[in-house]
Amino acid sequence: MGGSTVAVAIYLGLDSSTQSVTATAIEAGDGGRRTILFERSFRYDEAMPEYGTRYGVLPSSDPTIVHAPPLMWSHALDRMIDELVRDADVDWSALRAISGSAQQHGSVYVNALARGRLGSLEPGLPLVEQIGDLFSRRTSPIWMDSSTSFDCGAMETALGGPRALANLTGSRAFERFTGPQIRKFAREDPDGFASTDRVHLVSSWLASLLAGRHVAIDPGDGSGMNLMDLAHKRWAPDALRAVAPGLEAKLPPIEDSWSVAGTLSPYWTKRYNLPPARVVVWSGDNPCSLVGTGLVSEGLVAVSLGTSDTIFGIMPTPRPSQDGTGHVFASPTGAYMGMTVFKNGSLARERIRDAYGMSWADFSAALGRTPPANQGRTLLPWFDPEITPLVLTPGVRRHQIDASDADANVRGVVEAQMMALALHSRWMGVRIRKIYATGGAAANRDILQVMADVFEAEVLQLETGNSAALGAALRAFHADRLADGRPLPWEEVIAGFVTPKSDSKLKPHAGHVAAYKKLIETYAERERAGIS
Ligand code: XUL
Repeated sequence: MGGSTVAVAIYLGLDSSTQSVTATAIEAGDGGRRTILFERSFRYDEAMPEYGTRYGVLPSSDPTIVHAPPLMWSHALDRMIDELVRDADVDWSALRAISGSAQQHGSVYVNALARGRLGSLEPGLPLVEQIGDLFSRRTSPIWMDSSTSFDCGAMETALGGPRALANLTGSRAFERFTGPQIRKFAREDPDGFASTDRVHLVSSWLASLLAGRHVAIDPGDGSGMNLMDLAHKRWAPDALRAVAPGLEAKLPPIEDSWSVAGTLSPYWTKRYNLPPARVVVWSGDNPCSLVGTGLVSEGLVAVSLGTSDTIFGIMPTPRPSQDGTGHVFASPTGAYMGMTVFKNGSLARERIRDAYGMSWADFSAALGRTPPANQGRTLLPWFDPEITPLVLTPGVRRHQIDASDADANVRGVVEAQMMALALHSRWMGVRIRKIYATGGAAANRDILQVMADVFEAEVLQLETGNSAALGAALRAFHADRLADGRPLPWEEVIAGFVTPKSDSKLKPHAGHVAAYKKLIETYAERERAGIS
């Protein structure tokens, strides 16, 4: 043997998203390798059919009501840890810290039994058999829910209007945000609300399962509630009062995104033979993706093409959207992030693909066969109620596109999504010259070429599409070093992990850019007319 030994350190990032759960483990020891060691994902619908979800959500006859079972997310966490420890290629005894990312806004309601139960889970029994009686609300409303317009109105009125609420919390009231969602629950089921001891976000609930005690909400995910004073990163008393009496006592505290909540509880260390790794507070998927795409300084933006399509970039100081379009969230790096969110993302692309019996290769070929700007023809891709702009009555609106013309519909959906992203990110006031693309559909270069042409910007693909899980792993690394008294600047944390793929750069094509400059204004008019 002999020679110098390099301390191996493994950091785990988990991403509990709308349709699937993903784990990404990185190695980032002192002076050692920097590499992604492990990446795995499974979809709830396929891996856990007993919960009856479709695309990760429960069937509902009302398109504005979208819920999922919190027991399923908890079960999936347990199952992912079980799967990862079986990977003999990774020495899990070197696991130093875990953090996570979760779909934003979804809320988990638990009763007082959770206080004791979280820390006394029996390692000999599966998690799912021990927590079923902890939920004071069996199903959780998620970010796709748009059934709280009444409560949004009430909150905005109580806080002095949409702008005042945006200036305080970073966003006007949005249907999916947790404050309006809690308000609706407290109003419709006062007994259920009374028996709720803690209202968690998906992120803070899953962190609580790992740490064996109730864990805090981080400012990144806390920004998606309409309840946090964004400038001070603490609960806003006036907003809490506008939701329900006694809410403050039911909410976890807000703590920095790099706080260590504890170590893995005995359930995990004994059941899976894991070391007592640090559990770092979790955050939302978009804040984690900000880190996982390397956007730790101003100037770059990322577009995530996942279940939701999102566009975001860092903002050194909060400048909320004055027209009510987008959001300012706290970033888990300590700065802020601007973001706009669309609900009709991957499910809309899939609906078009499936309607014409296509594979993804056929979908790309259809883009290749059709001219950019689709001869002035457009469609409004509102298969589901839309967030941006707010559309509560779903339905695709076609302009000169025949529903039977498969190719024109493929181009129509992609162009609509890219033009909507470009139009509704104008409020950020940034001239976008370079975009990092992430999420499942970012693997498709034909879709990304439309993005480059519509934005007149270079588009780059990253090594991994799982930027939320990677961002969570990088956050665990950053927090672990800080807790050891050896902090690393963010640029050093991400170095070597978020490099764009070589040869992945797509450049805008001048002729196409000109066509989209014209079409986007027509699209904006059709969008305005489509809502009213
Ligand atoms: C963000 C949002 C979605 C979810 C998807 O505001 O609603 O991007 O976080 O997981």
